[in-house]
Amino acid sequence: MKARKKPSKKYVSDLRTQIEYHNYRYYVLDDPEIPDAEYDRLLRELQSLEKEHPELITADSPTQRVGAKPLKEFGEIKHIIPMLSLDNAFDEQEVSDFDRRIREKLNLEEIKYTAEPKLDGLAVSLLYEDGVLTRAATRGDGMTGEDITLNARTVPSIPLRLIGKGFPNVLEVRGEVYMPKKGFDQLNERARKNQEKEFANPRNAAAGSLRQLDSKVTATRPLEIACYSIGSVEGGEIPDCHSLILNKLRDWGLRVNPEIKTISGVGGCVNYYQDMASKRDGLPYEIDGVVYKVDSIEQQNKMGFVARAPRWAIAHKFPAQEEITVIEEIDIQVGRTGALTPVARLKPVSVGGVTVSNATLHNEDEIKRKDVRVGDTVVVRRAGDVIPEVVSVVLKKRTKGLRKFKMPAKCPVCKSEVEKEEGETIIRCVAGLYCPAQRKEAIKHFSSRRAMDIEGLGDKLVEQMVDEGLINDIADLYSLKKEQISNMERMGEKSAENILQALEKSKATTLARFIYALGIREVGQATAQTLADELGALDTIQNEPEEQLLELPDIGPIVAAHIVHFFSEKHNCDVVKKLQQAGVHWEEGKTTAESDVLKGKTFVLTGTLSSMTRDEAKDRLQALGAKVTGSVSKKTSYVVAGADPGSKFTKANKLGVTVLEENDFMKQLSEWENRG
Ligand code: I6G
Repeated sequence: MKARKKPSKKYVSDLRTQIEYHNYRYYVLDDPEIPDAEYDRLLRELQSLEKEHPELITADSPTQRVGAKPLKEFGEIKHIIPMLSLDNAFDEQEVSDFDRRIREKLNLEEIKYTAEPKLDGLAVSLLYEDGVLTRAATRGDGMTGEDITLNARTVPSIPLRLIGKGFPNVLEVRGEVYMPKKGFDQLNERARKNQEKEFANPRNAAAGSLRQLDSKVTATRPLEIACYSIGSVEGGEIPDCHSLILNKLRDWGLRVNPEIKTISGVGGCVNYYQDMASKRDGLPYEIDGVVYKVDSIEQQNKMGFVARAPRWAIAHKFPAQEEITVIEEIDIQVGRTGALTPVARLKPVSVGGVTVSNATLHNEDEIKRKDVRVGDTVVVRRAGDVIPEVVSVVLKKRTKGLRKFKMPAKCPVCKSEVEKEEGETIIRCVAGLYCPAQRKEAIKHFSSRRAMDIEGLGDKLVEQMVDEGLINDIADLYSLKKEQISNMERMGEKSAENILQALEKSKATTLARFIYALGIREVGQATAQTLADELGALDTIQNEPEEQLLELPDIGPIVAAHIVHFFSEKHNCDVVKKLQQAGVHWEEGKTTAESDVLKGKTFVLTGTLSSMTRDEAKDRLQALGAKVTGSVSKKTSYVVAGADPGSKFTKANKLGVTVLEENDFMKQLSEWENRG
């Protein structure tokens, strides 16, 4: 390529300023002004100008984030002001004692605090001299840390140069470098595919990524920073309140957590703690508690320090999500689709206030990868509503003679053959509905709330009915007699009547619910709704050729093959016929919303929801008569924003469209469903 005329220094410097500004909008404010493609174009222009004229490159250029040779070892950095640690409070009493000590010492009735989420990452110190990042260090032992300057430069939200005006000549900023949950999942998924070691949690992943001798590796890791205080300052004015200092950091282009609030007294602290605890699962990053700090710097100075921690701050920790216990047994559960899932039976342990005695081991590959054995001491994790899982083995505690675990060669319930499809991790029992375990699961699914919604017919009752031979398939439910039910353990006349009534009521259903209730593999609520909406009649769905199914929205080759296979099996068609003969019915036609509570309302879903998949959310909204679309416009009624929402969220705010965050959405949804 022919070299262009050398651009002026000012032109290149303006280009850098523009790129830095857009970096700031994107990484610090989470509010990009220009599309990614436009940003890429600016960066590419700078890259090519610097390539043609290397004398124009500066150390703080956005193009210079990576590039240095790998280090042999990290240098040491002595902190100008020690990086202290925080005292912990584990309950309200300890927070109340902390507040009382401050009130007594300062002789005040109520203290103003700044409260912030405590991110689970790695504490770092960033040194800016004349606004340029010159040094970055880990906390280390608080006195001396490791020189991670090259690595810190690769973190997009760490500015290489401060923006705005009025920053001191020397400014040391402290913060937590962390890995968002989504990035962590993707990183581990990549590691699994490449058969590399996975990180146990986002904290380890952040620490491991930042402490890489090769900064090119760090550059591939999805790291972010949240700044929480300052250290050494020379030649400049700093506000006299912690909250105002954080505002200044923001103005200077540093990323500060958006959840930070100023609050008053111990009541304010406890409210903040509860609020963050309820938001925790929906946040895009892990937090292990919240931090309260006296807001006035003058008051902080009066309080001083004790040992290695300030007396004016405390971390109020959430109950642990991980605990250690012992695996007493590994059982195999057979699911609705025949999948064999290993489940660890544990010595009961309290995790975050809930007793956990079972934890999933997912599948054979996971057991092998973690080398889990009966008798091992393991780390178990229970986060939010997610099923508890075995995270890792504490190998140091392994006793001699523990044998490697082997998956059974036959179905543990019906003794039929098992198979593992090529490229799959899951082993399945091939017996289908002849296997009592699969039969039970199929009936539980059929009667569940989102399927036929048979009130009162819980999992235990279904299991008992199958074990006692009262029912063999889903259609048998409708020929149950009152005495058969009332003679069962813990059942009486009244409860038998209630079950029969619920069965009767369930007969009037919708095509979408019925299709979903059949439990066809890979056919969730969303697909069932599509089939009902697009084809309108059971007969059509049953006879639709595979290539026609593939024409329908969101139906791919695997789903289409499962649908065709299901209806090609005579016993499935017989059950469908039996159900219709028993009186199960629905209105055929192409509109199948079950209620019109949200008729005329348009929804857009963005980000990751923690309590359900987006498909499920879509399904539930459609069932209420809503339309769910992919793009935000003025006509959109609501945008539902999960963790890490994308540009749809920004657009909704710009257009003034109501945004429902996950908690509010869940509340609203159940209210709408109750009405529907
Ligand atoms: O606000 C903070 C968050 C996390 C902190 C902190 C921290 O350590 C990981 N440490 C100190 C010493 C202070 N604030 C003052």
